[in-house]
Amino acid sequence: MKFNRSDFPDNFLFGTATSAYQIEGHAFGGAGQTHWDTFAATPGNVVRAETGAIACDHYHRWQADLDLIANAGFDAYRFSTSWARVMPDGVTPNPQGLDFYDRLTDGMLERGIKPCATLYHWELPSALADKGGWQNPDIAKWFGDFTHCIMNRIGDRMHSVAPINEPWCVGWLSHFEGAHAPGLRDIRATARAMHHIMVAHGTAIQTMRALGMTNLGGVFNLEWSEPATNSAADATANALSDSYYNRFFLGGVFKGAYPDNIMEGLGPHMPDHWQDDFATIQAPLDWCGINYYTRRIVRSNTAAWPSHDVVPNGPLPKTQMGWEIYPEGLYNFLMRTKQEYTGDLPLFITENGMANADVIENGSVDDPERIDFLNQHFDAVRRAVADGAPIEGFFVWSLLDNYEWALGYEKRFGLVHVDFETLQRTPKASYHALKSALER
Ligand code: IFM
Repeated sequence: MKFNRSDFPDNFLFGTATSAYQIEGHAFGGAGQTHWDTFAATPGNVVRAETGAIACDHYHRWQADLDLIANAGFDAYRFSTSWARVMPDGVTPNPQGLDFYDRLTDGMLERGIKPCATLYHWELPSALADKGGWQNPDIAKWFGDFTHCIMNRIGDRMHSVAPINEPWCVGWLSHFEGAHAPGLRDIRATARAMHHIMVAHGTAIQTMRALGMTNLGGVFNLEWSEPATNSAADATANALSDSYYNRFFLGGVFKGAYPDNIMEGLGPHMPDHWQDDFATIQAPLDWCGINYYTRRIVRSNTAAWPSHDVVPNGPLPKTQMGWEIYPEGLYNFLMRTKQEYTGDLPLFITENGMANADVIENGSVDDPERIDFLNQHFDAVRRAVADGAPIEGFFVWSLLDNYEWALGYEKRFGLVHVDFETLQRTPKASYHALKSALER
């Protein structure tokens, strides 16, 4: 790598991240059915109808996986707790699930790894999906109960916790674009889900505060938006894209308001009395996490709200996902988030990384593309630190190749290669490069 620890502030946290459904193996340990299982079982939704039933079998291999994290020299591990494992029907605790996260937590601490939990990374129990899932206003209470159940067991040992990974994906991508479970394309469902996610986020924060927990944050996925041309129409379209992707959730949590331009479309479909919920949504946070991968280019298309198209195939080099590599967007977001939303609140890059078509050759995996990608993004972070952004850590997505949702197992984001036939782990060149960079 082109950096080492001393290029970052003292106590900067270097970590790596995964999520429950993407690695654990939901066929094991009494986990309940999730809306991802049924979404995947519906033809056309997921490549080869693949699910997280086995995934990386982390449920059985967690000790070796934690060894990989410790051996690379990471300070922290951002993992998630599956609602459907902890409460298979969404409400009744599963002792095996609680025991699993208890063991995992102690395993991290024994290895000197700081446990950084995310409560929800998308595996909604089917029983709750049956009741309308994120569209149902009761979900904030259900989520509060889940939060209490899992954090009452492991919260005493968490370094940090965030409630919901990537509210945009849970809300817009899943209810407006239909690309993720539950696969809806419905504006009323979208408006309700986006707001209820925010209320559930705040309810979880309040629940954890009541348990005496500290170091609580929010994790937002942001995609830098640029207009296709200098026209006024593209500028308007771009502002709307920026609002529903980036500003809606940051605005709710840090300003107690949603952007006006997005409410022109969502407003008529919002739940009753939504304006009264901001006291909960704005429950104070200790840090803000940004997941950043790419940018989008937007052009006006007034045929239907939200009046734009995302231009396919931008001119920059791309990852295996087809996403343009644009580290400047990360720099821009870090500065803008500080200036417009969070002030002196610590910022973390809670996800960044790339998918690459990695192959094993003679027992090793050469991935110079990922090393280059990470160098560019760590450099953007260093520049933002130099320009005054209070950034305190960076979590590389992901430790392992894993289940990339609707794209199945094809897209490889891992620092460690996983053979999905044998489940054998092979650290890639990027893993070894980070290990050298993180040496003390
Ligand atoms: O794999 C996902 C993860 O679940 C959420 N953030 C983006 C990653 C890459 O698409």
